Amino acid sequence: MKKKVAVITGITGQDGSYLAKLLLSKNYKVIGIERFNSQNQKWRHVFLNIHNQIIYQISDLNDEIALSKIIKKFKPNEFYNLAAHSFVKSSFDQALSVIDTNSKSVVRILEVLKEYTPNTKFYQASTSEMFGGQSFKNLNLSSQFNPRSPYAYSKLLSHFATKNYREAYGLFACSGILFNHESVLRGEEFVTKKIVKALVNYSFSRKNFKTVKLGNLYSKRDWGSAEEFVFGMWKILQMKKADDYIIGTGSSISVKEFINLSMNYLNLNNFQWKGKGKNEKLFYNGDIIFSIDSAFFRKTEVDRLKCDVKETYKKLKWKPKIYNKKLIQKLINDEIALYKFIRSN
Ligand code: NAP
Ligand code: F7E
Repeated sequence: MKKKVAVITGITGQDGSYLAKLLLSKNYKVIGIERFNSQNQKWRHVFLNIHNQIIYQISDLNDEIALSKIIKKFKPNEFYNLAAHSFVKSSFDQALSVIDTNSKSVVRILEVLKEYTPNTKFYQASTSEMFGGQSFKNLNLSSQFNPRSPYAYSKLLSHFATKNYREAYGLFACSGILFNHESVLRGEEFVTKKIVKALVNYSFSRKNFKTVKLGNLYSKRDWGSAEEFVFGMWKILQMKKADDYIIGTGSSISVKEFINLSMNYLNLNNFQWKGKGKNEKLFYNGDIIFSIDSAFFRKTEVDRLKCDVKETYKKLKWKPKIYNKKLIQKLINDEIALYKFIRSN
């Protein structure tokens, strides 16, 4: 049987790597679009041992000629648009380039697909950040959007562009509104990776340990597992009808609760939080493990995100199972494996 062809933008990122692994296991031909970079950005693919199976294509997302050539050459069955400036904090300092990457490029891709391969199924990586700060509601497809950062409003434009290409031109174009999903392959600037990496390093060697500075300990997130969530992306494109979907775990904990659970799992017991506000610190065995630095606070924070999972479960007949303690255990075990992998290579 002829292999299905999938194009993935953002192939070098966390989700691009796990999605490529999933699709390769399903016997897809995987075309990974990466931007030109003089550094080798494929460490995630090497770690997953998939680097020799992906067909890499270099294209800037601003370059519709290069994109068109790739689309015409490979005529993909499925196109997953995962490339984005994805770090909320730094989006405040680069609003215009964030809009170029996260909004205009999406319209560019949709135009190219409409012109050359209108039967290609399209997945857009939408985000729970689009809901912004509605502190006490669980969020579903009927919830109001209230973007609180350039990242969030840039993603809102591409979310609606995807819907419009579906309705106006009949493209099989879908958005997955995904809540935070984490892994050992997360960028080091994101909070779960920062915490887990620091604690694993601390557990293995305390010699060169330096206190890690964090921002707001009290924001809550619906954290799931990236490895599990990419299955949801694929499932969305296997549905009979194109539509938008929302994927989260339905559980939400604060950054501080995430730290406490991580300390417990690593048997770093009898730790103590002392101080308040910007003076709050985590002490363990005479060491200050975490302290607060206002440089890590957001100009406008999203206080709480929690997904109402009923819709996803009903429509996709699937829901993620890894969250809270189970997620933290996975993140720590995988971080220990990465720690050992790096030292043995
Ligand atoms: P990630 O690890 O930060 O990966 C982002 C990818 O986009 C990388 O491959 C990066 O390439 C690429 N990229 C960034 N700027 C680009 C540009 N100007 N031109 C071309 N490529 C560019 O993000 P992720 O966590 O895998 O997330 C994947 C997608 O899901 C993103 O669109 C993100 O916004 C969205 N999302 C993520 C979450 C989450 O919790 N992870 C939740 C909801 C939505 P380089 O390697 O070259 O930098
Ligand atoms: O922050 C707080 C921070 O940067 C989570 C992206 O994948 O998910 C991600 O966006 C929370 C925030 O992720 C630090 O203020 C405290 O409240 O890990 P984060 P994010 O902003 O939620 C969404 C769904 C996406 O779509 C995005 O692409 O943690 N926090 N102290 C901190 N955050 C960071 N980064 N660093 C700290 O030191």
